[in-house]
Amino acid sequence: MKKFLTICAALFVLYNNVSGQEMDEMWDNRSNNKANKNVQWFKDAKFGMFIHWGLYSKLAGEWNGKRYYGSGEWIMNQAKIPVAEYEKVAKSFNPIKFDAEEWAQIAEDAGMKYMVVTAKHHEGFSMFDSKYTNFDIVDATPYKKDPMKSLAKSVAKRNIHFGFYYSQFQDWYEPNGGRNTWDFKEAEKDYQKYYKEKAIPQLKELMTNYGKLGTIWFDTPGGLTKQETEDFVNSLRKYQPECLFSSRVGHGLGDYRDFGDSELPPFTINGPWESIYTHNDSWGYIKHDLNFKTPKEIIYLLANAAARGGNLMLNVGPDGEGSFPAYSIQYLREVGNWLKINGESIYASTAGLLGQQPWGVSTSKPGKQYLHILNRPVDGEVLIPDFDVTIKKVYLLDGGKELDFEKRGKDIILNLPLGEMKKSLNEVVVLEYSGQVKASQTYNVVSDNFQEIEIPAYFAKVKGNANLKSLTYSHYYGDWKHTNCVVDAKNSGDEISFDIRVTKPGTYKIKLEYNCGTESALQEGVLTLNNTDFLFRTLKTGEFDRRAPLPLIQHSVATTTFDKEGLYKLNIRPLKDGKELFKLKSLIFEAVR
Ligand code: H79
Repeated sequence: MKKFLTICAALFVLYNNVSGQEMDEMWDNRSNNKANKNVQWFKDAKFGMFIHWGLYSKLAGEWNGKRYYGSGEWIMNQAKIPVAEYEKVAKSFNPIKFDAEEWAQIAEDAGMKYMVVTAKHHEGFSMFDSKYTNFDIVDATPYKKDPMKSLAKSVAKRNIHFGFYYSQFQDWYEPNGGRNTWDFKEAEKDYQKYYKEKAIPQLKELMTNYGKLGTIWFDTPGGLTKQETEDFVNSLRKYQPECLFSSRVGHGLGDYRDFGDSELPPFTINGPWESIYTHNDSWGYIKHDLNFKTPKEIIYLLANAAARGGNLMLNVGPDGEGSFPAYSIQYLREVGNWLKINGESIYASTAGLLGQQPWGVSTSKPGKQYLHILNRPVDGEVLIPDFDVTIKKVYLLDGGKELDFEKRGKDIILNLPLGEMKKSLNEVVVLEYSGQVKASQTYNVVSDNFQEIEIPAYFAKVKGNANLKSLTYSHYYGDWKHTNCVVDAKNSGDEISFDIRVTKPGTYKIKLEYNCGTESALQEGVLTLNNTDFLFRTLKTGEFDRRAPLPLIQHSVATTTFDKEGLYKLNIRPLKDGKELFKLKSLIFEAVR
């Protein structure tokens, strides 16, 4: 046991010392070495539809008169419903409103280029016709039809890639499946038997009975060694050599990378990857979950994923009758309308060359940068720093209006015609240029053209014990959130520093946004900038707890005037040796007018 703990601690330290960029490189190396040559469609697709649909959709977040919050597809686990009870739900599962054409049409209208639907989630119920179980939609429900047959056809007809989510290890219905410990004893489980008798045969059915598949989306690996996972993957490849597998097949295998649920990496990754989010809080339908992301929020996620080189697969949870939530239909179509005009800046684009700017992010195509103006500058002036190329043309993607621009040194300055611009969810400016783009900027721009500029801690340089960490926590059951913070700055030699570029002389208020539990509270720290030491004492926010929202404070610690434009270094460190100062989420500059 002691040895095990030592190994865990070592792995933990190892993990923590890997910076964002290093993680990025690790993944790039892996994907470049073994790149699946069929992955190009996936890299170009950018926007996909995820669908969680199963018996849990019928329960809709309620069991025995009690409401559950969080991930609806986990209700069997959350309420510890015995198999004997849960399987009765199938008797009344009759999705008569299911219309494959309608689902596929919504995906097409939304501008989605692929669709992944749950063939079997952890609950163990097969939403397709399977010879290897009677616990499937054809054998166990009054519906008696296989909805995946028509869905596969309707989707393929629209040139959208079709794929299945398949929970290859967790299966709470089967004595030998993963993770049902309320009906079955862990010690008596034979995972190999489960793989052999259910998972593998069912995957063969999925890969042979539904036409060409774009991907199999595996989730929560378990029960297999790396070698066994390789054998598992290879045994499936023969059914459809071009079909991609998600990284959650386990052990670093798979053809593209998924991050955590609802996690967007803060850095650019060149290998194929995807972020998955759900439209509301739950993946599976919950009647009382009406917290839908707005069209604007979805477009921001999409633009940010594309700007870092990845895809967004957005989930919708149809109900037990087979209908999409009304807000999902409406909001997805609005996103689709935006994409009809601005899709050129998203589809088949690659990561932006400009990094994160106060005004937003960029995506690339040869000779073009697409500037996604997510925050409008107050006076319309957009700075493209250190972009030393020859500009041929600058115009709004919507309507084509040409914009004035000016070259100042290595920078380019654009002027947005704010008065004449439509109210859009995300204006895209196209920059056509010639010439080679040199190494990118290493600083964060601070400008009074924005009321506030937030610089995520990801952009900090760290020294000593300080390191970047993705904090994972949940609001509801299984509803993961991720926030990158610089943690472990605990000695006066540890440093968190930011390189900033101030574009004009001016005065700013500086705030630190952080989490600070009881242990860390009331310690002295110092922020050094502009030849001045700004002392502060940390304020208590409440503890970081994986099962609760992350408590944060925006603590104003300094006001400073920059007499000159130019590059500045900002350092933060504890004054004395001791405990972690705080978990720093971001540095905020507020322009003082
Ligand atoms: O299908 C969706 C989720 O159901 C699935 N992945 C996305 C795409 C998923 N499976 N497992 N997880 C996500 C991790 C969930 C872990 C938790 Fe829990 C479930 C946290 C709280 C409830 C396990 C059980 C840990 C604590 C209790």
